[in-house]
Amino acid sequence: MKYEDIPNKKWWKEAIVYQVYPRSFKDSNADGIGDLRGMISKMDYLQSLGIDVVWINPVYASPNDDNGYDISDYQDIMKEFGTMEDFDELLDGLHKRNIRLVMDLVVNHTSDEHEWFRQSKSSRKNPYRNYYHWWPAEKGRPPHRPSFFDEKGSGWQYDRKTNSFYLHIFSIKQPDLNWENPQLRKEIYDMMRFWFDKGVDGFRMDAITFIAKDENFPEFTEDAIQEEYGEWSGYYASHPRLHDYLHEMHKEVLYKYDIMAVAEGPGISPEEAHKIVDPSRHELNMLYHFEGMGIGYVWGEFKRVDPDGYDLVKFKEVYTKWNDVFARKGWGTIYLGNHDQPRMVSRWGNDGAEFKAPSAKMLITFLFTMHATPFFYFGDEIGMSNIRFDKISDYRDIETINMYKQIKRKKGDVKRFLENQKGSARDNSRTPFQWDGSPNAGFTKGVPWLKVNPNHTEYNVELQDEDPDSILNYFRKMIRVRKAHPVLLYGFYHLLDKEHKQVYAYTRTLGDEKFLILLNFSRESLDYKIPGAFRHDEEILINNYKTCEQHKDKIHLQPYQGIVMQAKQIS
Ligand code: ISL
Ligand code: CA
Repeated sequence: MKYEDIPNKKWWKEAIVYQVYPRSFKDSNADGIGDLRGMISKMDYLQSLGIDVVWINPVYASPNDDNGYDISDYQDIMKEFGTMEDFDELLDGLHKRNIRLVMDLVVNHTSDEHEWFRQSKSSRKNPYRNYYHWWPAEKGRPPHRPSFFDEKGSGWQYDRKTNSFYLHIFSIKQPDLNWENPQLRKEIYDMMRFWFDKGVDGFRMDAITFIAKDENFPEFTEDAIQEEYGEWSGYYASHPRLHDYLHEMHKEVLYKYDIMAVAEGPGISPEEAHKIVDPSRHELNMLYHFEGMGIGYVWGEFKRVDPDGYDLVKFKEVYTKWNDVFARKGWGTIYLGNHDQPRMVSRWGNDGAEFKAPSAKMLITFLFTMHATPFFYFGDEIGMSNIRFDKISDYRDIETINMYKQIKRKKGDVKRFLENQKGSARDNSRTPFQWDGSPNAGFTKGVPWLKVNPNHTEYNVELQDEDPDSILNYFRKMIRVRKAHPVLLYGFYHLLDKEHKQVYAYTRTLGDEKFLILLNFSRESLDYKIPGAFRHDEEILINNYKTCEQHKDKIHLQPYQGIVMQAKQIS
């Protein structure tokens, strides 16, 4: 099929998104914290990757309780990161390089230092009172709501001044905004226009499913506390009103601009997710689900990555299910890590010396060959892996620190917790970017805010840039291949061999073009039978090893080998 004839094309469907955690990307003034001028100095690197969109985590004014996800002024830049002039220069510089810039939109909550909250808590009569959720103490204690980052685990915090509790699904310094209030919604829309009018190309909408919740706060029973997606419905997220808010946001703001709007979609069912991205409903463009991220997590006292690994059959089932949700209408996303998750290669591949490079490349191949917009997290292109801190004092993330305090308070097993954090903690993926082999990896001339991974002497941009076989150059090549073949963008996905425990095999088909993708997710080498429609001498477009042994109808796959081949003709 000719590219011209493909229906419903959009730039954001074809885009490769690269997420930058600004705090850890590049420090320009030796204070140990990455900043906008640092990013400006590395725009040529971003361009060299071949990516289309940079998504930056929040850079707004913030007291940094949760690294910028607690915003005190939506229309100002965090002091540590620079100034609005720096931001404008970054935006302009990226646009000149044909890279779009997507920002984080954090509107489920603000910082408690935001002027709205200062006003809101000052008196029950204040005009900003209803910008947040308050529960007057004379009604007794509010029904339990869990909090992600609270030391005591409670989502309500008592405030003496007005003898009331306020809701905070995240930390006590992140009070939840009240979306029922039309005045609040109007202010949010004005703020969004401010950034779009500047030329920002989209928003990744943080925790957006949480903006709609049951305002009557019904009792939250133990039975309702389920980790499965979709089960939070109404209690503290994913209330049906969500669609009304998003539709209104579309009508008031989004449709006027050529931008991309992607929802972070924790706790949402496939049906609801599809509604959000169904173009005829005029809500958002894309959503990223959490079911993939949930695979191989064990839930108990705390969330942890199963040391025994994960089940590939389940992995294939989940990604296939979510592919099918968006296959004909709407559009999907695909990612294997971000600033909230451990490093992709440590979790889904194998970060031991022998297998790190092949497994990192294999996972890159997966992300670039699925029928969805891929989201890469900075450092995945050079195989950055989990740092695995031993001591609580090395951590900076509020999630780990407060969970540690909570477990200590309950006299739980903190040693076991720390052991598990080596595989699960968010700080694993927040360590400074590895530019070169110098003492702080070229990230800073000062003391980095979070320790640099000692493996930067082996895994860094400087070394990999020159090496034609590096992960970095494989990443660049994979982008060129994806862009050269519309079948990798728009072609239908079909899973093969769903019960195979080691190989993830699928085809992508568009008109009479057909690609076969074979990914060995295991550390063993094995023979794989080439499926009927393909011949053993098809053209191999991508291979993360130098060789590929083929015998008649079989391919010998080496550990973590990934292959993309194109059928000459469909039989
Ligand atoms: O990170 C998580 C738990 O490990 C998630 O449950 C996360 O809290 C949820 O996906 C919402 O994340 C987003 O909002 C948070 C912020 O801390 C995260 O960094 C952000 O991605 C609060 O703003
Ligand atoms: Ca700095």
